[in-house]
Amino acid sequence: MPVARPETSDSRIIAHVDMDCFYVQVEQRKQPQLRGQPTAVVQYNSWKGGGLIAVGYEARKDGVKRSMRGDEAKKVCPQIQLVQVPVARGKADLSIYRNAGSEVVSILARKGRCERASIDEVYLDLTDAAEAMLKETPLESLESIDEEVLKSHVLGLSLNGNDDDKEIVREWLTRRDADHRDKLLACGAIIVAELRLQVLRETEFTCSAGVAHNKMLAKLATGMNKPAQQTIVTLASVKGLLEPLPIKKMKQLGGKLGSSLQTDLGVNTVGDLLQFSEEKLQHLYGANTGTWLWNIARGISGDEVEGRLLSKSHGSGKTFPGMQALKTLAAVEKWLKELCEELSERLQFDLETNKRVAHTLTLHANAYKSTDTDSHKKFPSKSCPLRYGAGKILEDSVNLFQAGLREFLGSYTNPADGGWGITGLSVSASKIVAIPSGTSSITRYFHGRDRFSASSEPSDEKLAPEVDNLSPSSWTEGHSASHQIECGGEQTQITHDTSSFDKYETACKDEAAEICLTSKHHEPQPRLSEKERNFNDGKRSYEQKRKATKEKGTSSILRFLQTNSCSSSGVQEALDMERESLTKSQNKRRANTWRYNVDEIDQSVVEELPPEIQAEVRTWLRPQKQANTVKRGSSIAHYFSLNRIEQTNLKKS
Ligand code: TTP
Ligand code: CA
Ligand code: CA
Repeated sequence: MPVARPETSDSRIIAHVDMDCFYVQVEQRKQPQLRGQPTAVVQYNSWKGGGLIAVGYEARKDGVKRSMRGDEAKKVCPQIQLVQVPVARGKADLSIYRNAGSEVVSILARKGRCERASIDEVYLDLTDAAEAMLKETPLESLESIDEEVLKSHVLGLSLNGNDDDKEIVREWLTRRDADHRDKLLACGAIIVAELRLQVLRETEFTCSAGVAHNKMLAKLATGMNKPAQQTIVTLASVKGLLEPLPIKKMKQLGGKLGSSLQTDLGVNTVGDLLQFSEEKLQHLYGANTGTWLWNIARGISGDEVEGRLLSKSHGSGKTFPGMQALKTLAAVEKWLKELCEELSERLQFDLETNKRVAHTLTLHANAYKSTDTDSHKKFPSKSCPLRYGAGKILEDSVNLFQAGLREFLGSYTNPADGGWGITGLSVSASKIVAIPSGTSSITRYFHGRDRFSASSEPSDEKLAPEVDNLSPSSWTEGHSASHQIECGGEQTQITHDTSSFDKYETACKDEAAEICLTSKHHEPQPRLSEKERNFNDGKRSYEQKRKATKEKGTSSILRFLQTNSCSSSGVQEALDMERESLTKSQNKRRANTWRYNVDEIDQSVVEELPPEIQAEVRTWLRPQKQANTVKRGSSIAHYFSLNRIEQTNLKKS
């Protein structure tokens, strides 16, 4: 759901930078003989020449489009050079592109707060740099201005498309009587041009940029003049820029909200939205969305540039179009193994290199039923707490898949009977948080973490949502758009999640494993009680497991989710302990407030749980039902109802 944030200041200087035909440029740098030639990057399957995922500008001139397959592109442009995406584990390996993106980010981050927004895009907050520049050098006294700055497209200026334009831009840049905000934009234009040149010098890549007073406007501007150009959104140009824009082109309006505006209000362009008052929009779409709509129609957006050079999530996925659809659990498991291994490697690398841990694992799939007339039903995405180690990630992913499949098929169908097909599969890790800085080693972090989580109340609060995720309801349906599988007939999914600085991914793999071992052997074991250690013993009997479950009471579900398989990684143990400690204090605080209403708990969630946990949940439910002391809004009931509300809202929006 969009969030209406008031503009903090209308004199911020925000840039959005997007690489030109990015994968093509990466391949052209690798094979310089391709430079200047019409080039496209294709998926690795050879059906009809493979699907195009990136098209160079020379090829675009000849009419080649991303929607084409290789064979079609050759017809349109016989001299086209088709380069295949690198392959690993039977699927596309995007690491060279991610690493190339990281090179660029490290250059762009030199002048201000930088947010890596996708594999080839960043936002920059250049307000401080622009103000400092303006203070130091009044623009009217600038003697030489770089060509790259003069080539800027300044929206609202009447340019003629010839060399005179540079003079017009020079005049605009150096106007003595300009509004202070336009002067800052001029400084932004100079800084961004410098950064783009620096990127070119150091990486050989060209990029395009938008410079404006907020993220929304900067992003809109980037694509207006490509490749290798920059566009400046002056305050006076905002209205003219937004008014004719098709409403569906706006970020967050490509889906149901945009469709509702079109069909229910007859709003087809952003300009059409201007006729509605804020109150009217609030009345129709709720206070927050209403205000957000009113704001964006006027170019107002307070979204901050997040200081984040690393990805928010990691994902690994693949599509299986047409005949390749997966039709048995064994086939799904085989592919999940590949995906989970890749995800696990990236997580280990992120942990070791960036000292970050992920907390949530999500599985997405695209599916069909062979007998189905109701083709609208989607395979529900499922999430659970993330446990480190490829084996555990696989085990949890398989469970999530099975839970999703049961729901997708409905209770009367046995998945083993077939009659279904999977055309896309992905696993992703999110809720990635940094281990506190100043911690010199992972092992030390986990030692320190114990103290940190047990004694620090504010930190505990901060991590509460993660702890909530350890509840059974965390086996929920999720709808993270950024992870949706694109199954447009491609064999390999190309996700748009960005990656960490995983430049030396393969090289560091062994090192990361080494760290795990170290961590395992030096972990402060005494902190675990005998009983707790039993939980980490993969060989213990079912009886032991059941007994421990009973003894631990309500926390056993959390425990089950963390430890129902052999703990193979020291890092995992440390994470388990961390969660355990947080959970304990969380549970303590909740002890007196947990009430459940069986009506509020989605039975399908309970049914998805392993039998011993189901039994436990049912014991919680029974006394409450008898006593009839239901308290609405209490924590566990809240989880379940919240999920339902969220799902309903998502369906609505
Ligand atoms: P884009 O930035 O959308 O496109 P681009 O960089 O190729 O071209 P442009 O100059 O117009 O920005 O995507 C960045 C890279 O992401 C692109 O080079 C290939 C990859 N990608 C996919 O793999 N699948 C997709 O559907 C899209 C849109 C991009
Ligand atoms: Ca791009
Ligand atoms: Ca892009």
